Amino acid sequence: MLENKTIAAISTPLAAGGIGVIRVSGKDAFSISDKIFKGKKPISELSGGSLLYGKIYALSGEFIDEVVVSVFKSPKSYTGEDTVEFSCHGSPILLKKALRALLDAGASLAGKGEFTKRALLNGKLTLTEAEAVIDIINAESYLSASLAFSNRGGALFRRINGYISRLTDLAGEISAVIDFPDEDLTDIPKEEIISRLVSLNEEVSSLRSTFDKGEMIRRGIPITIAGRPNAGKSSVMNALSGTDKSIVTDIPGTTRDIIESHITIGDSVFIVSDTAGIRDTENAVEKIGVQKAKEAVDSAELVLLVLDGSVPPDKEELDLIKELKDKKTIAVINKSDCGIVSEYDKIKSEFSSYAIISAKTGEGIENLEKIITEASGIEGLDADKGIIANERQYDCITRAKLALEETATAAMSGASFDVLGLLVEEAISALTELTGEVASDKIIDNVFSRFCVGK
Ligand SMILES: Nc1nc2c(ncn2[C@@H]2O[C@H](COP(=O)(O)OP(=O)(O)O)[C@@H](O)[C@H]2O)c(=O)[nH]1
Ligand SMILES: [Mg+2]
Repeated sequence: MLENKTIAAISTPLAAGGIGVIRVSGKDAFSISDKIFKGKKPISELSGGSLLYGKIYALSGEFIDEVVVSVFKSPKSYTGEDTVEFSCHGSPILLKKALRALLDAGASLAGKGEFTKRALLNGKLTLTEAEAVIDIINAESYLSASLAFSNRGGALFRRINGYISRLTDLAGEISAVIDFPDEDLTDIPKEEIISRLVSLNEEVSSLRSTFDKGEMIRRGIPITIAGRPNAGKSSVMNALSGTDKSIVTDIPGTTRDIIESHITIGDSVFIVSDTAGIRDTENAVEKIGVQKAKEAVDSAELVLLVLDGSVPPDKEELDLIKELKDKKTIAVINKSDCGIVSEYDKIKSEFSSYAIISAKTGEGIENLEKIITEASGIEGLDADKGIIANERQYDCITRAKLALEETATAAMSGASFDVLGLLVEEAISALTELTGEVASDKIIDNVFSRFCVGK
């Protein structure tokens, strides 16, 4: 049995660092740790929550390292079991040797995510909370991490459980009608069933739609930089990324392929695409670049339309302005160091947001970053309410949504209460799978396969 084994693993990355932590968890965590640890007192005599300095040795007696142990007594630990954490020197060689000593002393090597899996099995966290742990570790922006933290705190679990309890009530009322068909009192009008299903479905759908937005935030929010050749698009890209990734020249038509950079602005990661200047051209290669630029504009969450503010816009630029001003576009009026011509007074007012900058001197870039953060926003995402964070959850909630819709349709077309009851059960079962209340070992194993060893 899994619970009988005491597991150990290195929980910090195997690279030189200030400290490296080895975790031991299980019913023999203290006695196994005592076989390699020598301090003022044995670990098994320490109270939960205490720290003790000491030395660790291989079973042969060979000295390994100086450490501080942290002691957690069941159930007050991450896993819910007795746990010891050795804070060692952050040396991969010593960490491996210390782990070896613990394994020789009777511990088993922990599998991927096994500490968190035990926490799940011991009721310290739920499945969606466990999934959030891996999302917190893998988050590439503060925004993704904070979304994951809301699920870690149980926001998604509570929300889904609320749906489950409403559906369970409904199922109860339906089965009362089935079981006591003659008692008018228990009869629930089908219209009421329908209206309850419809409003629940609206809530479920809106939660379901958080998946796409969350995915975008996790992967990076796509921004396309567009504009005429030589407006300064590549310079804006470089100013935002703080690198010289895009080639900047005074030769129009330099950038042809799309150049992508992952750039952190504020709490978010953006995937910024620098594109070919949009213009009519006879050059075959540039033509393809222009086509790609137009596609990138269409697929972007946000467009930065870079305009050379030092000269009045030409016909092609006016066309671009007309095309983009009502889309999610920030007018970036560049080359402020050369003076901005008066034509842009009117143009800037046509956009919902604009920035006057000089990509050359850096003037206005900070303000542009602020505007990008505001414009990209996370509308529709109320992090406190939890989000659908991965494919597994998305699949479950989609099945629940379909079952709800099917139930409402069946009720409208006069299906029997027996049929409605079965369909409601189907929705409940998809949601209990989502929360993990009813999830197979295979599902749980799949979740933990995404973890690293030591967590
Ligand atoms: N004076 C001035 N020149 C700039 C500014 N931004 C870009 N340039 C110049 O404009 C030319 C075209 O810049 P580039 O970034 O390659 O434009 P792109 O074709 O739109 O990518 C280059 O010579 C840049 O040095 C700016 O803010 N001020
Ligand atoms: Mg360019």
